[in-house]
Amino acid sequence: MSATTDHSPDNGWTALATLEIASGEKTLPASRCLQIYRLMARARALEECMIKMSKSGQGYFWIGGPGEEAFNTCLGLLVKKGCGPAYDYLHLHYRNSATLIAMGMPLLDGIRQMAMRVTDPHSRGRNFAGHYACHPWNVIPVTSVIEVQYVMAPGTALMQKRHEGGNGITIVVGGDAGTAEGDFASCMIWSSRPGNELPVLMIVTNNGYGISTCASSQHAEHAMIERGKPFGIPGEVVDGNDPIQSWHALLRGMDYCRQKRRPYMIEAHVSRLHGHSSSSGALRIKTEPDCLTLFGAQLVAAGVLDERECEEIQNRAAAEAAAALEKALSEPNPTVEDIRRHVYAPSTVDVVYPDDYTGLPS
Ligand SMILES: Cc1ncc(C[n+]2csc(CCOP(=O)(O)OP(=O)(O)O)c2C)c(N)n1
Repeated sequence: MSATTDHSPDNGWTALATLEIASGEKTLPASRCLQIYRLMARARALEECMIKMSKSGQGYFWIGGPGEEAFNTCLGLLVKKGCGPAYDYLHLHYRNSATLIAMGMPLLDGIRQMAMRVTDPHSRGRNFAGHYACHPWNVIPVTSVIEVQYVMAPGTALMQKRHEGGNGITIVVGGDAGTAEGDFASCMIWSSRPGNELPVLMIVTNNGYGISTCASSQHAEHAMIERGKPFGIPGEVVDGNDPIQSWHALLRGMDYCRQKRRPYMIEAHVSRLHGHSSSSGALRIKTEPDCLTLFGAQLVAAGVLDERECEEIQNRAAAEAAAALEKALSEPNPTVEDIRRHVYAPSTVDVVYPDDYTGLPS
């Protein structure tokens, strides 16, 4: 049908502009679905490029989010992006590339980190892949130590609650296994203190595993969100492979936190399409649902795209990642002098090192 191929104003594109794509009782405009699909394809291309880098020696350890693109892309598009307490704070984990891409991060910046180039804006070539940090977008540095983000989140939320004006919220994301850490309980306790409730959206991306340990062998609770009940934290479980359902669940959770200034929980069931990390080989797991394939098929069935267009979108994303890799590899590595650079923020109250803390006492 022409809606898929001809995007000029007076034909199929007009039809596309009014078309709604449904999942259950929820819908999203076709134009929004196309945007989500393109971003998901770019996020997948970034991860696949980084996996190749981990195998070829162009990068080393890889960990990331193939299988979480549907949910994480929606999260990135829905975030109230900006700097400071009036905007959303993001305490992410290491599978959130699609969130950053949806917020506007170029693929190049993800590859720069994987290639450990000094041009990596997130860690200047110091950290693992997917360990993003972006001050202008309130993205708190991702840590490899799992779940500590849950105990940090109430800090930014407390500051937001005290902040006059604005409806910024704090969003924290972690895996299912990590919820066994005390940090998860600390987040629930701090976010639900009577009279001092905090606008924290607690997200658990449940891929069913903690490295090689199966969640069903560790968790007696029916769903992670049940843990919120004694604290009065409402929540919902969503199919994180379904972008339309994910979009609406995120919208409900964000609206609740924004308006009521109280916590909310979302448990998103997602896939882990390349195992835990490069440490377990990062081989493609073919038995788990692939959100990119599923959403592509849904858009084809709805007449938004045809198969050739789906392929073109993916090829274009792969070419973008390949060009970014070539560029990143041409950029300099950090030097020995860079080791201590940016370790501490400049401080007007630090009389010993008032500027950037670039050296230890001799
Ligand atoms: C405090 C801490 N304990 C253990 C580890 C080792 N570790 C790294 S990832 C991981 C599994 C995390 O599983 P989950 O929270 O479900 O997230 P997923 O990786 O599956 O997304 C573990 C145990 C760690 N990084 N930090």
